Amino acid sequence: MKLYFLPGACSMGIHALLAEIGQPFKIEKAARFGTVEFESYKLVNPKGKVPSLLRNDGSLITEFPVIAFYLARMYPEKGLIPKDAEGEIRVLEMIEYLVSTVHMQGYTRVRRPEKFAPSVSDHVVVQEQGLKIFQEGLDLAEKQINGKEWLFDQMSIADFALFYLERWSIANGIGSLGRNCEAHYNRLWSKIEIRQAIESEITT
Ligand SMILES: N[C@@H](CCC(=O)N[C@@H](CS)C(=O)NCC(=O)O)C(=O)O
Repeated sequence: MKLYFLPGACSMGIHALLAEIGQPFKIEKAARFGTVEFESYKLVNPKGKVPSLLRNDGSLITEFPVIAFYLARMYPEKGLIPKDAEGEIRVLEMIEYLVSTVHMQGYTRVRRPEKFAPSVSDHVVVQEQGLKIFQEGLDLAEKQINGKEWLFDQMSIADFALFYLERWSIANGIGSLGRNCEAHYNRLWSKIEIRQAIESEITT
């Protein structure tokens, strides 16, 4: 398996998940939009986005929730998604919300307001809207953890989506984490395999 990533991007959630699973995998730095290398990366993933996961059979899968679900299914012994249908639905519901709403609608508005409004004069309003969506997501996660270690009764793929959002909040000073989310982030960050994987993104 090979993960295409960009340092500090949402792909770090899948990178951390692969590190937690502990099976062999490779990583390759993708290219950002606007660089010369970007056209080559689009031959790998025509959407030009990360994360992308090249599977052992040579096929590529994209979209964070789908890659996370695939990995949970591939390694059922890690228990990263509940076996019962209701439990599985709730984990997928959370991961979808974190990626599609909190990241794509919230965080992206704060960091890339020009994607939502061409006029610079609208950017502050767009960023305010984004911050509200982002913070609402962090607050919802805070309530859901509610003294537990994880979002659900045991660690699941949803925790790895929350992990990258928490890291963005800390690293970029966007929004604020409550005590539960802070402890949740530290719980994952204190795992040596995860920390090493994320830190290696800078030097790869
Ligand atoms: N819907 C995609 C979103 C992925 C996405 O937006 N990735 C960003 C990084 S966080 C990206 O590839 N940005 C590079 C670019 O836009 O050039 C998913 O769930 O994987």
